[in-house]
Amino acid sequence: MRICPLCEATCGLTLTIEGGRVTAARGDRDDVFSKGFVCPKGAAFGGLDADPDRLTTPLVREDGRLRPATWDEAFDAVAAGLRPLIEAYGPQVVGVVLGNPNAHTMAGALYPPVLLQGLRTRSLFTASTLDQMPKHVSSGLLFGDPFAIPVPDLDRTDHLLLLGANPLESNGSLCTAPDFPGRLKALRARGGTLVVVDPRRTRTAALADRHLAIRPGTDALLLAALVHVLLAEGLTALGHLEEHTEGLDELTGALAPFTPEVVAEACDVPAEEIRTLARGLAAARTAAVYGRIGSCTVEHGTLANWLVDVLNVLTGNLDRPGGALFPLPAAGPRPRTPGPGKGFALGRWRSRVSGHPEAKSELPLAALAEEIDTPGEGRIRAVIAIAANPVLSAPDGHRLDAALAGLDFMVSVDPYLNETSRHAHVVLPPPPPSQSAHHDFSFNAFAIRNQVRYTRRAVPLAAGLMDECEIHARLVLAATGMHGAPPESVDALVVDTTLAKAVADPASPVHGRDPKALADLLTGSDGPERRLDLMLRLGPYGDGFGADPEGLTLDRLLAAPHGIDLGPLAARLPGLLRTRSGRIELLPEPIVADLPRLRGALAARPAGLVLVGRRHLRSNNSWLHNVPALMGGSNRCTLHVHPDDAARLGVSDGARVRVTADGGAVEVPAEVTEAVRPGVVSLPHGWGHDRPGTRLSVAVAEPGANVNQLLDGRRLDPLSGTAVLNGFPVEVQPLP
Ligand SMILES: Nc1nc2c(c(=O)[nH]1)N[C@H]1C(S)=C(S)[C@@H](COP(=O)(O)OP(=O)(O)OC[C@H]3O[C@@H](n4cnc5c(=O)[nH]c(N)nc54)[C@H](O)[C@@H]3O)O[C@H]1N2
Ligand SMILES: Nc1nc2c(c(=O)[nH]1)N[C@H]1C(S)=C(S)[C@@H](COP(=O)(O)OP(=O)(O)OC[C@H]3O[C@@H](n4cnc5c(=O)[nH]c(N)nc54)[C@H](O)[C@@H]3O)O[C@H]1N2
Ligand code: SF4
Ligand SMILES: [Mo]
Repeated sequence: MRICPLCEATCGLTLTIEGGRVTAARGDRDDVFSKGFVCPKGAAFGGLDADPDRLTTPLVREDGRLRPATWDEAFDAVAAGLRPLIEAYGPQVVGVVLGNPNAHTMAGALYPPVLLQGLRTRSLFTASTLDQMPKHVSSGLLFGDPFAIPVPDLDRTDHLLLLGANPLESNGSLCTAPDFPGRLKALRARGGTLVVVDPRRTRTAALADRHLAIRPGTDALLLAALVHVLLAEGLTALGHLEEHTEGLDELTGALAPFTPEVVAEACDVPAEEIRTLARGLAAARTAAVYGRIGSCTVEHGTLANWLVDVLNVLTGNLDRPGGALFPLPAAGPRPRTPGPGKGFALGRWRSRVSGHPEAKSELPLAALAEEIDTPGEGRIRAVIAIAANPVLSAPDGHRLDAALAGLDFMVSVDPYLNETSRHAHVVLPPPPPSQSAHHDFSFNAFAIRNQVRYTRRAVPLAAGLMDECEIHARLVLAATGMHGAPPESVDALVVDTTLAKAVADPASPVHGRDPKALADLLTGSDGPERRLDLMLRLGPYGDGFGADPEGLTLDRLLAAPHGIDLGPLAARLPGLLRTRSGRIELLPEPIVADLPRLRGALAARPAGLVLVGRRHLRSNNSWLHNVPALMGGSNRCTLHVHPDDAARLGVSDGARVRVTADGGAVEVPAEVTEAVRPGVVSLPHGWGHDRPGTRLSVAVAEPGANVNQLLDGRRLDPLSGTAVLNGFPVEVQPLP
């Protein structure tokens, strides 16, 4: 048994293991959450797990070249590379770059926070600023907690308005739901309504009752007009939310300019269609509005994400079954008593070169290159990259590539020698997933059903490999001046600090108890398991170290190999709110300040083509192009062009074209298709495997082109620092 780490759906897999190798993977029918669902990626688990290009030893740079090394040599080199720089220039010169798979590993949840605390660097860059940061910011502002992200109640809702998401290919995001496609079909089958807003006719759009092929980057305008209609036509019904909400009158004034008639042209959605949409939303017995990548990585990402939840509030659907609910994960904190919180602040510090405000203690990943290659005090001289491939995933890979090559020191925790890790002085490879234990610390917080699952490693750790948790723990020690201390000491430190806080907290079930005695009660075979036990026992379903003898512990979870169902999502307001007012703050100040920019967008309508991305079911960002079973077919790096545009440009199907934008140009084959609306072209990301010095023998054979080379890193959603990866202007020319 192993939970699949390849997307946010977290399906349980049953693995067939022969001679220490995974020879087959199928859906675990007894999994309490996924109930047997599996997609082609999960089914290809064995091929990924046994990829011969995976690194099996650490690599250390010597005389300019990477050579295999022992673990001791590798961590010695990390300490020797980082410490002198920190001591000479301070911790800010160490940039920490955290990539997407950290959300899919236990190590990625448990150790980066300790690393950051120990290092005390503010130079933190993560995939969030290429992704969901607008949602964190809008939740921070509305609810006072950037992690309070409501998820659509897929299985019970009567009406789903889905913007800029394509779960039939992505399997869902910030909405963890195994078999998302099946759940959408079930919604339709029970008479519910699905509306999809997407400039492409995606497989998800094809399933919908109504598909609006919006002009890219204008969702915030559309959403503002939907809110406008609800307010103007008296269609709001806050219901149970009324007493917990403030700012409704001010909101009405602020959104007055955004009538359907005014936004229609900018969005390419007729005003009457917008009114119908708003009325449908208001009339539904229950409804949920949900936006994803196409609503985040755009010019007005934070405004769009804010408006998504404003709609959920105004229709009374937030925090009620069938609407948008807040999960209560087993390894998370217990619900707090209602009352005012600390609120959420933005811009507590700024980036050195461009002065970008921090958001959630992060700086824009799009600004990493300039923070390295711009001279001056505080320049980033060293990078710790964990599960990240920003040379392909962030804007302007060429510039970042050159910047990384000029670093004094870089360490990558990565199983592959790829476009980014090839610049490292030390590469620390984690074992394949079959050899790693798994619990979804991140995704359970976005799951459409409360449940908890833990799977131990399915295959013994191969000789010479090191568990990723131990790699992270040793990295923490090497980077923070404690090189050589036992890795368990990192976990022990976290356990001690957590328990010290808990026993001092009057609301904790362990208030007043002896922390040492509590630590002795923890079970688990290693540090990470003890930490999981701790979190479960202090968590909302936990045994509170005996306070609730029936409660959850690691031992109870281990006795349930297919997981434990904790029931459907339930209401969590007002206890969840951490705003200063203790209420939902509908119109926060930073939003007010950004609204004039949205008004400006009404007039800005570029004449030419704009580009959007797309994801393919058998791919995953930049790192699954090396698995033969997943390659080929329609999983290709082609530019989708609508037949009308193709005819105008003189581009024929299969012909090579040159795409040019702010940051550069790429050459790719065109695919003429009605899957994309006129005026819009689409190119997937994660390609461009043609750089030297990698070890990706399958991927280099069909490298594709890096769409992010079209960007120079300057287009950002200003409130969240999120890169604009969708809806930017491009030119397309046929190549002879
Ligand atoms: N144009 C455009 N660009 C995009 C996007 C887009 O839609 N359009 N999407 C953006 C989004 S949403 C995201 S999340 C980012 C993702 O961008 P990144 O965060 O850079 O993630 P990946 O490209 O998935 O690369 C993941 C890295 O982790 C390594 N890895 C895989 N498994 C493990 C593991 O178990 N442990 C460790 N330590 N490493 C592992 C892989 O080898 C790879 O080097 O890309 C963004 N970039
Ligand atoms: N197979 C597969 N699954 C994945 C991934 C993968 O790479 N491959 N990546 C994972 C990651 S890291 C993430 S974050 C999730 C993302 O999960 P999703 O957001 O569901 O995935 P995308 O395919 O990026 O869907 C974004 C959609 O937005 C549309 N779009 C672009 N611009 C706009 C716009 O301005 N307005 C509107 N309304 N729509 C727009 C695009 O056409 C696209 O269909 O997927 C995860 N799952
Ligand atoms: S849907 Fe996601 S989690 Fe489920 S099998 Fe496919 S890749 Fe794995
Ligand atoms: Mo992502």
